[in-house]
Amino acid sequence: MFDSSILERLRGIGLAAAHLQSLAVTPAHDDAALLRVVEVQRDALTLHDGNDEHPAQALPALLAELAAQADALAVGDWVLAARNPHGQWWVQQRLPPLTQLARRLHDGRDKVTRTVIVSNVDTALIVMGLDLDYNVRRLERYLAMVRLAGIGTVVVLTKADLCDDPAARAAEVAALLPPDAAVVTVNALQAGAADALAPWLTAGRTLVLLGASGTGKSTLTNTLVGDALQLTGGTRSGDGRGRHTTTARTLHRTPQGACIIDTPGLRTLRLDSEAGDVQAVFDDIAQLSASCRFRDCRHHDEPGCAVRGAVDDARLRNFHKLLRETQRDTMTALQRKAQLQVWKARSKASRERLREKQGR
Ligand SMILES: Nc1nc2c(ncn2[C@@H]2O[C@H](COP(=O)(O)OP(=O)(O)O)[C@@H](O)[C@H]2O)c(=O)[nH]1
Ligand SMILES: [Mg+2]
Ligand SMILES: [Zn+2]
Repeated sequence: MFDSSILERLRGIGLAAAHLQSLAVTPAHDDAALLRVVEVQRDALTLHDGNDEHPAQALPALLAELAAQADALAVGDWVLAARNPHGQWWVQQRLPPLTQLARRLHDGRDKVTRTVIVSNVDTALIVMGLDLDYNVRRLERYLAMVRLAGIGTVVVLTKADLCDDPAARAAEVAALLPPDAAVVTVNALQAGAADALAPWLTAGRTLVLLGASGTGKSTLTNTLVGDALQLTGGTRSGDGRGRHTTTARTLHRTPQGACIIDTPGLRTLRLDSEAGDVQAVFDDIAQLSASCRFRDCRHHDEPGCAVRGAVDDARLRNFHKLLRETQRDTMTALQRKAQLQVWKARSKASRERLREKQGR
């Protein structure tokens, strides 16, 4: 369907063999091209063909199909699109994402919706500032989300220049991380940040920057990309639109050939998962609970609990909080079992791929 020069071009924006496998089972029109979604602004999409960007829209039938599964197009998606006689690009199909980061939004009463943050990323850079932003409990939440999605993790502690003892903070964070995750400290304003992250900026890899607003994600993107493609404020050249904050999630390329997706800060981050999965990503609690007297110990006030006392109180409270959230959602709006199965299968497959990659 695609000749080798097109594939080579697409590899430059993150196409991997596994995406081509899903391409083989995705029904497509003959005239359809494979492109990557690099920006989503409500209904307006920007697609990349490996050379150029194209404004596009998705066919209503595709939007409806995705919405019926509480799914949506996101930056990082691979799509099949074609140009109509007027030269406008229309997205016909989306390839099933290999990984997908999503969160739940709660209206405060009983309605829960699922929002897709980004698709097809290999590594998440969880960005946290070593200034007033530093918050271990928030980090635990991001970590759980990323690990549940089967995506590799690097915690990037920015603003090292504003901190007296970055190494001590890095050690504190390292203690929270599973063995396969890394932590680095950087000054995001300096080129050295790209050197510190070089092991993960390999050609063809897609990374996403996650973290609260003001932590330095856009600054770091600029430093890693090495030019002014992404602005941290002011006006974007060309279209004259003011850009005081990052409003869309945009995909950029580093000189090494890695793809980087910057995101706006997420004000709330409710996990899109079930309680059992949350338990599995708090490894220390999962391991210790094998020694609790009761098999179904919830580590509250049960006698013979091996977790309480052994795990930091604040960490255990945060764990309980995340569990409560997922359980409350499960009892309210998540009756649509079939959909849940799809998401679960997808994130389970991603986690298994990640384990295989890491030889575990
Ligand atoms: N001193 C210092 N300032 C930083 C660093 N990283 C980001 N900043 C500043 O923090 C502010 C917020 O950065 P920005 O990249 O817009 O954060 P974002 O909301 O996560 O995209 C800006 O004023 C940056 O110049 C850093 O490593 N050191
Ligand atoms: Mg930003
Ligand atoms: Zn217990």
